[in-house]
Amino acid sequence: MSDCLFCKIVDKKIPAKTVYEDAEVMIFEDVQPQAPVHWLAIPKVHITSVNDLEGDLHAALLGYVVLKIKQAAQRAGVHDFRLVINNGPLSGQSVFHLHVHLLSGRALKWPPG
Ligand code: DGP
Repeated sequence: MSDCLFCKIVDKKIPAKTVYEDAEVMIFEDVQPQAPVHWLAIPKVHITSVNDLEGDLHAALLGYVVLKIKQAAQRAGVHDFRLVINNGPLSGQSVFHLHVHLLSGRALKWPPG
């Protein structure tokens, strides 16, 4: 999508500090980190939110995104982390391209705000 921030990161029109990338997935550092380690993992294909997931291909893709997060975290020596997906404006979603936050490097409170 031409007006999507994260699609522009995928297309290298906006720079990002990339942690991992392959044909399906990109993982990069969040520009407004809420923890010492704060990454965003996205499917390269534009999916707006969890509400827009449908079918076996999306199910497999989201599982693949989580697997790649785990592998990247292990490579970085990050073992305890929280994964967050905000879905919709009231949840805190501000970029409408499905993304999984990885937060780590400090004790994280529960429940989140
Ligand atoms: P959310 O609020 O769940 O939609 O998370 C969006 C995140 O995206 C937020 O933590 C800040 C981050 N972000 C916004 N703009 C940029 C950007 O241009 N580059 C990077 N790397 N992250 C961004």
